[in-house]
Amino acid sequence: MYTRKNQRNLTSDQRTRFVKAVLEVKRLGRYDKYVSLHSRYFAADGESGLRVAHMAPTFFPWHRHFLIVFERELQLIDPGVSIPYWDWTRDSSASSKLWADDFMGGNGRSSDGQVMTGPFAYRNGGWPIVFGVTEERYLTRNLGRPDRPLKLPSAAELTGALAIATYDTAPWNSSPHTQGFRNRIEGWTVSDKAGGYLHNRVHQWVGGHMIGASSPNDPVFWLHHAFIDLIWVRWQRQHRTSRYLPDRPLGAKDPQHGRVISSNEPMPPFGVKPSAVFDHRHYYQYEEN
Ligand SMILES: [Cu+2]
Repeated sequence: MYTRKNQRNLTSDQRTRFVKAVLEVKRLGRYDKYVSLHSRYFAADGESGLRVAHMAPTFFPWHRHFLIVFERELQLIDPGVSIPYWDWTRDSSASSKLWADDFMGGNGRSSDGQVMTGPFAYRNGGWPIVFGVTEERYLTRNLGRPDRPLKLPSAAELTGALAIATYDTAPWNSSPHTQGFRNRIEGWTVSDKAGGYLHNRVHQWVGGHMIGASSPNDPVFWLHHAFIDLIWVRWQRQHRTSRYLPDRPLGAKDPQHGRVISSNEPMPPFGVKPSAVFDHRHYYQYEEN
């Protein structure tokens, strides 16, 4: 059992150790398989076949397991490291210490979006982009998207989404017909003006590589998804009688049959059932402050 901390409370030694472990996983050539795996499982509603990582109820359990696997990789390098979380309702500006030179590094420059400072700047040598849809070898960001400014979700917006007692609903995708907590947090329904787009809005706010299927190219991906994971924990705490849905396989006549994973069906590529990760306390705890 280990602890995931709010990134704002890390000591400078903890910040340095996290960064060092991430850079070492990259140097060993093991990082990019996480980028390609995330990309491979970024199936959309319109595609055929199974949806696992996104636009599906397994959004939470799939990412939980994905983070655990990556965290184990970090812990092979330094057993004292865990993934910190970024509470973007509090650390909501580009001047947050999250973006300092000893941690995630800064914004992209305006000409080409290239991140010029910090451990993940291409020019500092440790972070070539290998897997991605663009040609650029350098990490890019566009914090706050100044051309069409965007705000990170507020605490009130998060509270509103947490109040939804139903985990997920048919048709279990990203359409506005899918009501419920999962789609509201993942962020396909309810515009940002109406307090929605929560998880997706954070990807958009960071910009650059954080937008799209190969978003783990930016290490802030892990900190964002650790907070998404903590949000699931908070929802479970707040709604004791609610549970993951669907809790049994969809019938053969259901249009989503074969496309959505219920509680006790294995999630590719891990072969882990959502139910195996419902309780995060089997793995880690959160220090919430
Ligand atoms: Cu995400």
